[in-house]
Amino acid sequence: MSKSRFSKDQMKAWRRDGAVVIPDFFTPEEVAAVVADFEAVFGKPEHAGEELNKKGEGVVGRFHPSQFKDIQPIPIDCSPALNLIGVHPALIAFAKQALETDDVRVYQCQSWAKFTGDSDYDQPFHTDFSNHTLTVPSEDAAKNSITILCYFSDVTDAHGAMHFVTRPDANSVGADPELSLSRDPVVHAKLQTDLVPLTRSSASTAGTAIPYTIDIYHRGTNLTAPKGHRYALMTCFRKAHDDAIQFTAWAFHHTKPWQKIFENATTEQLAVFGVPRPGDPFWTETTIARAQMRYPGWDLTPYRKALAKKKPAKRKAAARKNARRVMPAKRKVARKAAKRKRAA
Ligand SMILES: O=C(O)CCC(=O)C(=O)O
Repeated sequence: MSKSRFSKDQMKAWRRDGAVVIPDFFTPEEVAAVVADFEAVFGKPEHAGEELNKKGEGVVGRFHPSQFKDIQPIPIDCSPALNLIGVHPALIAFAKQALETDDVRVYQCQSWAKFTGDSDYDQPFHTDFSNHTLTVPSEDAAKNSITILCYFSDVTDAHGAMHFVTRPDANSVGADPELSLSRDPVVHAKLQTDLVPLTRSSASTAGTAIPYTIDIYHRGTNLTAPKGHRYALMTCFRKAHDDAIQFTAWAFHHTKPWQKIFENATTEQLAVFGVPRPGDPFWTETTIARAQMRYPGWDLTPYRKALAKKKPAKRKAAARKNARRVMPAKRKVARKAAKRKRAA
């Protein structure tokens, strides 16, 4: 078995603090392949310039659409490296342990390039629950979801390292997650002032993973390094069957190059997108044939093998049931033809 990419202590830290920085999560080879895709998709960082500072005096930061300009959710028209890094088996393993389940779904996965001067990337401290659920975060971290921010370039504080406040630290100043919804400027200003002294930086090297969760105060920070860039990916997991957590409805984006994912993912990686695993009753000879038509390059061997292993009697019964369900019109025509033949 391959060595775990995170330790028990790092998992404990995530549970206690709500965020943890895990350097060297990805190998240098994985990082290099993903960087090549970032450069192909977003262009080499040559256009990056000098720091842009649009903040008023004493303001921590504000949200601005230009901060989100270079976000591309998967699938992306590039190699499998960037398309599949957000469902790396080690990320799935972390999410399963963190959420105390053996079945998770990926519900957001987006690459995000930032370049010095393209925006003032400084944001206010905020929590993410408001666009991941229609309700509020549970006090039990395993009942929420997990976001994992992954760095594919070296990220210092001058390269826009994400800043965060641990859950115990936020609790110590009464910064409950729902305060980030307040529109009251006094409440907002006090929240920022309370959190600034408790800030921790996620600055780290390329290949770092930073799992955090939806009740944790954090903020994007500005890129101040001349000609600097930051290549990152955000991937979010929820428990399978947890309807409370949402972001991307994958099939809504059906015109994107899904073959990049289907032709290169393992069955377990596909399962986190909601594709039934081999052996699932969903897979019949008909559904396998239909799936093959939709994705001609997808190797469905594991699904075929699992179907072949099913007891012949069970398979026959399933095939009969399936035929009744999917081809009633065809059967009706055949019955009528037989009747006509008998009558003739
Ligand atoms: O990019 C980052 O470092 C964090 C961004 C963030 O927190 C957000 O946009 O909600």
